[in-house]
Amino acid sequence: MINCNSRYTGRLATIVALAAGFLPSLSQGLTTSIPQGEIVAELELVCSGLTSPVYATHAGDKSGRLFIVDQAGQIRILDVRHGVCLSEPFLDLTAKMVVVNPFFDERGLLGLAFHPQFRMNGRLFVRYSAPRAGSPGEPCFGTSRGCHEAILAEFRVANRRANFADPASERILFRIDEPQFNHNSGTVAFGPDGLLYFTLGDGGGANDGLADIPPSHGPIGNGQNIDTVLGSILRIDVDSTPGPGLEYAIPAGNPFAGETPGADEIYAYGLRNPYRFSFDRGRGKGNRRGGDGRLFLADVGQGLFEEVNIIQNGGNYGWVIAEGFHCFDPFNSGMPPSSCPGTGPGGEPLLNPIAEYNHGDGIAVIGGFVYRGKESAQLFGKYVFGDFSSSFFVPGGRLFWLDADGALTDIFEFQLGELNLPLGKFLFGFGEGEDGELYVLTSGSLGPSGNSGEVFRLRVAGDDDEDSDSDSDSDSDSD
Ligand SMILES: [Ca+2]
Ligand SMILES: [Ca+2]
Repeated sequence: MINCNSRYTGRLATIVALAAGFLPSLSQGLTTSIPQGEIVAELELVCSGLTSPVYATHAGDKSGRLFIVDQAGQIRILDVRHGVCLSEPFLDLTAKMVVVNPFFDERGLLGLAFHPQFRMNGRLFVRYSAPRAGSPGEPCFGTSRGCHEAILAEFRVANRRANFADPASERILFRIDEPQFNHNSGTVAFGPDGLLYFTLGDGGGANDGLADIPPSHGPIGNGQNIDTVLGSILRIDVDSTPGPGLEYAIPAGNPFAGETPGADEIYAYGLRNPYRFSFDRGRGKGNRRGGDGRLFLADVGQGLFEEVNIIQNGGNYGWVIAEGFHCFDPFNSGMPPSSCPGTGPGGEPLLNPIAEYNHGDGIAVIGGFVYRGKESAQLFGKYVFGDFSSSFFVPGGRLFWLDADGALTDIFEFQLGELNLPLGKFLFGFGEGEDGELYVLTSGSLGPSGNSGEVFRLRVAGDDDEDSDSDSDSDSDSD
């Protein structure tokens, strides 16, 4: 999960008190500035009774299954063709995970990616949060949630048709101590280059630790520090012979690979909480629908600005020097300075996002997908994303889009149904099926508790006559 500020210590009362003291002052004078666009979204409920669905993806195996990641610890299967949400989990990692805080948490089961050759090798990759003891002096030590580590692990299924992956098949590829409970990011995805990408937030807390005494993320914070993988998007090779002491190989094209100073796994950095990213269906397998493989990444801001980026190899995306298009002062986070360095510690330029919005329009950006499906001509080429909620107290998620094939910069809000009613739920994530159709993942609860988690198929009104090839194209036919 995500958040905008971070000084929660564990109980709902504390969250409410802190947020109440924090949000109004920073949101003062901010009003909604994202206009409504022409596209009318219709949300079709396809799975309910979940807890906190945060992501959904497919196995690339033409099985018609959508795999739904629930932060509370399970992966569930939606049989898309028959409209049935299977009750038995595909994978249950509850026993390996931290015990999530029911009122609010950003730890848990966070990401899932199937190997591009899953049909042949049965391999899948998962991000989750595991408990660890910690030690005195660590920011997490002695807090109500305790300390945790971020895990990237591989699992296997016995055969590709199995609706069950054995937790005992786990092989841990990567782990790192997390200093605080929040900003865990969590997406895992294969790029069109066949390499595995995943993200780590800046470690948590606020201001990338710089305003803490002593600074909890080191003297320059984690985002700008190329010697740490925190605050970065990472890229690894899970198919080649592993490097010395590693469970994976380092791609030669990584910017700091080998002798070059900097962590070998980093692909790009300067990120705060890059909760969700995706690739515009590109040169990869099974794509004939116009994407070009661009990496769209939404980075959750702190108190003022939310941003969407297109990530380039080796790019420095600014945090903690900048938030969105604005300079950032970790010692006065509500007041963007008029000027700041335009370069990182190595003299490299800080890269701007493609689009931003301020906290008049929400508190945490939730990245989605560029739509390359067949059902909606209106939606084709639009990057679909949204915001978690207009506040922590009332579920008020919003759904946005921007034109990925056009201007990129202008954000529009979906109209919701003919009546254009508010979503009225917390927005936790998006999903993409093998056919390119998109899903909206919500919950009525702020934290990972209860059973109000729902998955909706995103449909668009008025597309019926514009869909020219859905009957003849056979991308998603069964095998
Ligand atoms: Ca290096
Ligand atoms: Ca940035």
